Amino acid sequence: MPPVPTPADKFTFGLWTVGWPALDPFGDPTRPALDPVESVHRLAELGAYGVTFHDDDLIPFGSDDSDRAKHVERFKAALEETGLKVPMATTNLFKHPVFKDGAFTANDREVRRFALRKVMRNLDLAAELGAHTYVFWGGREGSESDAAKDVRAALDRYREGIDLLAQYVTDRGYGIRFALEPKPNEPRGDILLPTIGHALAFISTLEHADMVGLNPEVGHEQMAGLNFVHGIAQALWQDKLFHIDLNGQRGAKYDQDLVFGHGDLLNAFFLVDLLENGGYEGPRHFDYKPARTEDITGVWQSAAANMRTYLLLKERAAAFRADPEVQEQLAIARVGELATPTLAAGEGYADLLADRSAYEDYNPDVAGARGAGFVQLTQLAVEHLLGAR
Ligand code: GLT
Ligand code: MN
Ligand code: MN
Repeated sequence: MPPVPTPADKFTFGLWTVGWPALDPFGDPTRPALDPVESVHRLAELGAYGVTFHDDDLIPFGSDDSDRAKHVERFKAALEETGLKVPMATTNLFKHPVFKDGAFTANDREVRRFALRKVMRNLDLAAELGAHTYVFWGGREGSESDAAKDVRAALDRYREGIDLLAQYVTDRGYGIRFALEPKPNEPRGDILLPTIGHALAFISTLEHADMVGLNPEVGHEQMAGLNFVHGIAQALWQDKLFHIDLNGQRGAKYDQDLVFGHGDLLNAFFLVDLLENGGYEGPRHFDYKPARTEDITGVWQSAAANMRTYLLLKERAAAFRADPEVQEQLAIARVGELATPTLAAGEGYADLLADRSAYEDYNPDVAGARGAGFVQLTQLAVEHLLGAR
């Protein structure tokens, strides 16, 4: 029996994912716009835990106050009927032409001030709807020209913006934490904070560093040729994995936003293993685009596919961990030994210098000649992933 998702699995979807009308730079939409209320009902039926949104997904840009209130009321009613939660919200700082040179880092100061106001307005709504995480994806923060952007000044302005908004959230007592989402390029030629590593380094310079973490996306790291599992492991190690965007990507090319697992499946297997065993307790948020080839039936099939794949990988990863042959191979590969500190408790470099067995009497050729057993371990993982064990 294939696993069936329930709200306890904490699966969430952006309104902009299932609601994407499938237009791309080369072609018109292939599907009609979806009413957010319809998406809430369908996602609840499929077993999701919650939905997330940009301000403009819910309230069309430029709506007046009375229209805004109507959109929010309809959405709230749908949440109440279905029990769906809103654990995260974010701002659209990339669609309107005003943001063509960025939001917090636009050269034009008035654009920066407008962007901050747009975020504050939606932070109020996010808090009202009970969100605990607010995502910042700076898709337009960047450049196509090294002549046109002073990157050091841009990072100053980025820091100024995030710190100001963190102060706002703190003063209002919203209980919201920020999660920055790195991406190397697209839509800008080069985006600021392109990878998990760049974003972590940036966060360490913030006045409010404690309340700012990451929302890494599978495909965005893989677009940069990086190992997503390594990036997530470091984010967890630094207590900065505040949220996650799950999807699929096939190699270093344009952002594909495929269904989770429809890209690098083996990396997805180890990712689920890490999330399930590494202490991450946040939502499993899918940020994918139902392919442009699909009709509305395909949209809901693809939403279900994300959750099924996650649950199947979770089952496979648990079977891998429980297999005695895997445990034996883990021991041969000395995977657990890495958790033992290199020096014993109380030992210092003087003791290490005095330890002849560490150097004078040590024969590096023996360790150098010994096989590590990593390939067999990987093969066992592949066989579990394929359902062969
Ligand atoms: C946009 C982007 C995503 C971000 C969303 C949050 S919007 O669809 O491609 O990766 O997570 O702003
Ligand atoms: Mn993406
Ligand atoms: Mn994303």
